[in-house]
Amino acid sequence: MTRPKTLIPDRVRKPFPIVCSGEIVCGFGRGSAELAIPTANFPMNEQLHSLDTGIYFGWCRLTPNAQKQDGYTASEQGKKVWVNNGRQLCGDELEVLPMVMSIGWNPFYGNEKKTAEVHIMKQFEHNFYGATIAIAVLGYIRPELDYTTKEALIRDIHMDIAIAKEALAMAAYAEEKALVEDESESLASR
Ligand code: RBF
Ligand code: MG
Repeated sequence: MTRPKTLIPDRVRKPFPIVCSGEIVCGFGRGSAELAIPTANFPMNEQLHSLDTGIYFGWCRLTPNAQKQDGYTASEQGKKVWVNNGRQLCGDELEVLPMVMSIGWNPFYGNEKKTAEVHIMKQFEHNFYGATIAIAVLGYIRPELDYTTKEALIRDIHMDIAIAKEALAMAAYAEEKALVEDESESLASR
C-alpha cells in the first residue's frame, strides 16, 4: 500500500509555532540500537500534551549544561547511562537543526507512558543526555500508527524525515529558525 501524500500548508498554521525547551532525558535506548534512528527524549509539558498524538516537524537547538555535574543515570530499561550534559557538542552540532518529533504512546512498542521524542536530522559524534534542547514545532505530518514489522516503521520514519526536509526548506518554515535562536538565547540568560 502506498502512503497518501502529506499536504504541508504554505504558512505556519495555528496552533503552531509551539516553542519550548527542556533537558534531554534517557529513554528506552531503542531508537539508536534497534531502529538506527536515535531520538532525544523531551520532557512532556502542557503545550505538547495538548497536541494530538502524532508526528510533527520543526527546528531545534542544543545547548550544553556546563554548570551541571556529569554522572550516571538509569535508562527506562534500567541500564547505566553516562550523562555528559552536552559537554562534547561542538561545531555545527550547536546550530539550529531540523527535527522530526513523535508524540504519543509508540503503539508499535506499546509504551505505558506518553512521550515526546525528537529525532535531530544530523549525525552526532557523541550522545548529549542532560543538554538543553529548545524546539519550535511548526507542523503536523501524520498520526501515530502501529506496524506489523519494524522495517515498515523505519520506512515510514524515513518518509517523515523527507517530508520534514522539504517543508523546512519552504520560506515560511525556514524563517522560523529564529524562534529557536531566541528561545535558546533567553535560556542562556535565565
Ligand atoms: N512509533 C510508533 O509506534 N508508531 C509510529 O507511527 C511512530 N512514528 C515515529 C515517527 C518519527 C519521526 C519518530 C522519530 C519516531 C516514531 N515512532 C513511532 C517512535 C519510535 O517507535 C521510537 O522513537 C523508538 O521506539 C525509540 O523510543
Ligand atoms: Mg530516544
